[in-house]
Amino acid sequence: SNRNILVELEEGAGVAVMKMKSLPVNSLSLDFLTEFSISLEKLENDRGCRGVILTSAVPKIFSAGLDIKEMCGKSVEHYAEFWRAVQEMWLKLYKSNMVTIAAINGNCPAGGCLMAVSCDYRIMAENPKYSIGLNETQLGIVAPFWFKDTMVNTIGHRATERSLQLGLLYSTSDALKIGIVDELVPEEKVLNAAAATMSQWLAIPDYARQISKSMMRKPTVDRLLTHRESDIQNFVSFVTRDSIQKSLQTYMERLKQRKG
Ligand code: CO8
Repeated sequence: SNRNILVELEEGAGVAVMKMKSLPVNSLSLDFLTEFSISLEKLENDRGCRGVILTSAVPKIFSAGLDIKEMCGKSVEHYAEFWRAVQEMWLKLYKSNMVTIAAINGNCPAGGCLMAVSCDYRIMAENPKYSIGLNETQLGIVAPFWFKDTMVNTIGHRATERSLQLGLLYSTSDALKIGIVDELVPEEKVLNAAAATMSQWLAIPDYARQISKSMMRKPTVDRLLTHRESDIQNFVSFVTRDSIQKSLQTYMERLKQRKG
């Protein structure tokens, strides 16, 4: 199925654009995550594809992060299946052999930010209404160790510590300053800027670049692979707590009230 993610492969350049299109906010549901992993896997196995630009087809929103509905009032089995799919998405993206560039054309909280920082390079639309960050603690939940690791690998220990404890959502200019994103460009130039950066990265011989990428990322990937089952158990026992269910429900209600 290709309902949530549009993939356009430009054969000549060897570059695919993955456009997330799941209304209203590109939240990462089990369906979405499954489709995402399959789409990325297909590109990974396609010798004609060397780079992927990840972006959104939903105006103003890159991704709202994990679908909170998948974490509320569901069975233990469902939570486990959902969490495995979140892990799988991250593993596929973080250890991809392709050059991955996030073209962040909208809001990018929590799981959306995880996707972005899992890419090799980030370009964000300069817009005072957009923010990016791991805001989990603001929902009363905790980003797991591999979200933390990915963030540390991007902005360093101290910035991650502050960012995680406070659940900070950074404005685009603060995000650039702290290094969550690498570049800000006017909204209408995000995709062109991503394509330009892509061709710079693709000028490097694949094999040497891939080994270098793997050298940097493998320890982080292996850490989750080693603790994958216990990470699922942790998520399930955390998310099934009454206090966490309450926090998530309250947060969803606040989102709905904010509307209009
Ligand atoms: N999941 C499910 N539904 C969502 C989500 C979400 N993450 N975000 C928004 N929605 C829903 C809203 O409830 C609303 O639904 P409805 O139309 O039925 O009222 C609809 O989408 C539209 O939302 P908004 O009206 O808020 O749209 P805006 O364009 O005004 O704002 C935003 C878009 C900025 C994306 C805003 O919706 C927002 O801030 N969303 C919440 C983002 C967020 O905090 N996500 C965190 C998810 S948690 C996560 O990703 C990682 C958790 C890892 C740890 C787990 C351990 C337990």
